[in-house]
Amino acid sequence: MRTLHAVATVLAVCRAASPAAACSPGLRRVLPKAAVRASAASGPPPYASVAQRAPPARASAARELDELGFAVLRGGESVIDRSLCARVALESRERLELLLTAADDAGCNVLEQQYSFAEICHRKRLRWDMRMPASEAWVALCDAALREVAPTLRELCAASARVGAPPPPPPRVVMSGVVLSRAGADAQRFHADGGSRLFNVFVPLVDIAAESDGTQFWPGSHALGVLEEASRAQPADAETLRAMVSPRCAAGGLLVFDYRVLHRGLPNTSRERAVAYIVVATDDTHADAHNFPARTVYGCAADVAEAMPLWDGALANSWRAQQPRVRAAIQRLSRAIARKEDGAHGDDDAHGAWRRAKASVRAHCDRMGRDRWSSQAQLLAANELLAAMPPQ
Ligand SMILES: O=C(O)CCC(=O)C(=O)O
Repeated sequence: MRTLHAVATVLAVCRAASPAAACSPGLRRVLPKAAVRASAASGPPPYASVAQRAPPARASAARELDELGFAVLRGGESVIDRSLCARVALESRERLELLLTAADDAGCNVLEQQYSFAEICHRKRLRWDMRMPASEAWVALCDAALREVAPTLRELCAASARVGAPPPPPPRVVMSGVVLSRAGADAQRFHADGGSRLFNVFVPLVDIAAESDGTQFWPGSHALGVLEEASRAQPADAETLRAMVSPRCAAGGLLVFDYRVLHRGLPNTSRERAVAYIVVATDDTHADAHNFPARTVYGCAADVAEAMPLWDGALANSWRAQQPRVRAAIQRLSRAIARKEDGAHGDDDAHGAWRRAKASVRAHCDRMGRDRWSSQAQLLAANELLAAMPPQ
């Protein structure tokens, strides 16, 4: 933590010393690698050497990535076809609705609970990270992103390779997905995604202006080498926050960052923002094992789903206390629906009947203009639907 304060101070001094140290459009400040490394070591940070350093010449994306921990390719202009991005945006919205429905069927509180499944993680209220099925559009977007970023990653690897070392394997995608945040999402905490030799490549599916609702980076923080500690550190003062950078990137542009760099999604005040990403490894040994668990949302046991934490701890007790009543009402409804269907779904199991009951509850909430994800609204809907069914 103390180390990070030192880095923050270096950043602040660096900014004050060379405010014009621009490496690329939308990227306003540079933290020289030497300063970061020195600050990560014990002893006082080399303020004087930072202050006296001349603004660096325009750097290659590989050098920016090395020094800052992130880089915007081709000035943040669209590189991937915008109509392909629009298709993927639509698919990601549909995918989110499907996965929220599955989480609701499993017994999660879709908006208030911090759930993590193999297919979807609710990273913060109204912010989801999800894996995508391999549709034609999705595969085309991921292929294009890898093609565009590979030369930068190769250059970076070549620059840090030992003399005589065998050539590194070609960069390869180890994971991909979409981060989607909706209006009302707060800022995330600064965090790192994982360890070295992994890079995240963001492809925004909507235009993102500089310093707006995009991704904010803590320049140079990838070089600290203390992941756990670094992820706990949050810049506290205004001066430190001014050193953070949130670059402009058009829909279909490419923003690449080191997995270790501290970053966060900024608040979304008024719109939905979807960002596709690929995680690229630059050697054989690295795979991301911790950002999604193995547990699947489909058929997750209700007690496991309900045990996941709520964002607002104060809500947790009342919500958990209410859940047995909600579950019992929907169970009664699902039995009543099964009786009415009288075997129309063949040898469909109880889970199928449960899902149909949940679907009718959500549809009823929609018809009545109530929040379909609220337990209170679902309880009311289940009871109203039951009351409206002819007696058996
Ligand atoms: O929303 C963003 O821009 C960043 C998302 C992110 O870092 C995350 O979900 O972990």
